[in-house]
Amino acid sequence: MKKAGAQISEAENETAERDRETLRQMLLIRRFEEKCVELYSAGKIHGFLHLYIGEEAVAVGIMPLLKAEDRIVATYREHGHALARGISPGAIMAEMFGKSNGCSKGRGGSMHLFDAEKRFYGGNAIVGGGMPLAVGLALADKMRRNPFVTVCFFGEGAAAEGEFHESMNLAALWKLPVLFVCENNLYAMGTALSRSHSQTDITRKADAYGMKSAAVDGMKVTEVREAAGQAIDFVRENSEPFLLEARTYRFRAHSMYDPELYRSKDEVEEWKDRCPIDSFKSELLNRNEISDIDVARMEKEIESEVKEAVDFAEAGEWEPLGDLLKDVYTPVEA
Ligand SMILES: Cc1ncc(C[n+]2csc(CCOP(=O)(O)OP(=O)(O)O)c2C)c(N)n1
Repeated sequence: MKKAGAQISEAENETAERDRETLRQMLLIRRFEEKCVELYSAGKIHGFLHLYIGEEAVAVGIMPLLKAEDRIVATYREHGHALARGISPGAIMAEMFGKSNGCSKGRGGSMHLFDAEKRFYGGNAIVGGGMPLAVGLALADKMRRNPFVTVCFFGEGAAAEGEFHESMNLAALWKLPVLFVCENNLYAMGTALSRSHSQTDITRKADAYGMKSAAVDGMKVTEVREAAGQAIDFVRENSEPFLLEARTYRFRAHSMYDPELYRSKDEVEEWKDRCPIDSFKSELLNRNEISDIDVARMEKEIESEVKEAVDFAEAGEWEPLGDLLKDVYTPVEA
């Protein structure tokens, strides 16, 4: 939205279009998860539920840069990644309800969203568990001469796991096209980074494997997009891994509830002042790329989209009990 009479170039139009879509995706993630909180309290969603609220700029800054053939491996905090990759909100919501119209047929729940068509290989409840899978996917692509990139998201807590070091080592040794994205939100459950890592600069861990790395402000979607764009180009052009650390923060508890004794309310408020959605929205308003009316319309559309997702989940069927052993490995006795 420019001032009347101003000439708008095609490039400006494209940028404004992309920016509005970026804002829409971040808002969709935020509103979708706020609805999840309600549904969890209402007993519709069971089990663990880890919210991405506060970290939206990371997934939304990166996902649109990927091609349809590229691959994604995420963690249990993956609703945002799944939505940004274009998995339908209805299929995600139904999965959380445990219904058979869910993206993992209701067998995975919040932590195990999966969509092979979108090349979204989970959701993984094990800290660091996605990293060797990402290395395996990239190895297969390299052996088949596929020009695809695998993006592997993980928290800084995973960088203390053996799997992190094994995966980084093999990816560097075999020159595999993996973009490792560490979403450093400073806490692994209740353990602060500085209490569990001797080297708190995650990017420096890449040095040990001769891997290139960079850090970016994970609260600023444009900066994430810029840094990730360069990193993805590097991985694709050189068939070599790269570690990108996005410095971010989760605004909510680790899972649905925790007493949050490990951080102060002031600290949380300070980070909330850097909300990636509010700051990006202000930028767009200041640049006249969007108006308050546009934002209100966007919010309304998102509200309907989330409502449709809930309706889709409500309308889904429970898997019949007789199917429970379907797709489960059961050795046949001789
Ligand atoms: C191998 C393993 N160890 C411990 C746990 C228990 N656990 C679940 S989440 C978590 C914290 C992980 O923190 P981080 O990797 O920083 O991700 P974040 O939750 O902050 O996104 C731990 C220790 C687990 N799921 N898997």
